Amino acid sequence: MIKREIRDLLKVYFIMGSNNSPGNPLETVEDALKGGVTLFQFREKGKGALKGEEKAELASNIRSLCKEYGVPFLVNDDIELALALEADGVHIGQEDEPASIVRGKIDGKILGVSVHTLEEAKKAVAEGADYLGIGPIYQTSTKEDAKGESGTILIEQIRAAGMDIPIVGIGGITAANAGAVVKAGADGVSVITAISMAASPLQAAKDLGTAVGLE
Ligand code: TZP
Ligand code: MG
Repeated sequence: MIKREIRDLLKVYFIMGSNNSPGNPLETVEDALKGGVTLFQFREKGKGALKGEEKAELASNIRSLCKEYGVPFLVNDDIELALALEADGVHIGQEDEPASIVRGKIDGKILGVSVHTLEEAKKAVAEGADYLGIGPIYQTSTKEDAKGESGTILIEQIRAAGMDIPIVGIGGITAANAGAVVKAGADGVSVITAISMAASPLQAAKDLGTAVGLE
């Protein structure tokens, strides 16, 4: 996948697991897909997260939905599940297997890596990341072990260092602040609650699209 395509995919990047949705997770995801999300990540984590068969079944159903809507499907952390479902890629953090190892396991699939410093960003790029996830940009209560909000400083530092790797911001992002994240140098925004907890995930996805300049 060429870099240009990944930049476009990052514009409205929806991340969700069963515990992020107040209703039926499949309905929430389908509504968001109808609203125009450009990329999806299955992230089954935290309190009450599904495990084993139940997790795999939900992932598989969401994978099918994403296919139906032509939206690439990524899996958080779980490389085995990603391979089993023929996912389009995986997203990993600094606590997971090193990016260089994961790169070798997933060949040409999309590899996203969360980074918190310029050094981590350089290392992730050297190890084969296709895009970087940066955050929490704003305050979030969705990720239990999230670091404090950092604003857009790291995005600006990475761009100032001349790195053109695709970047997506994460953490507390809504249609109201998404524009600032893109202005700082990100290619798009990734959100959980702004879509998953919205009265209308469809409308929330549309509004985020507008905020990041999608047609
Ligand atoms: N990584 C950093 S912040 C975060 C993750 C997974 C949670 C983002 O969730 P929300 O609800 O969009 O703030
Ligand atoms: Mg992780």
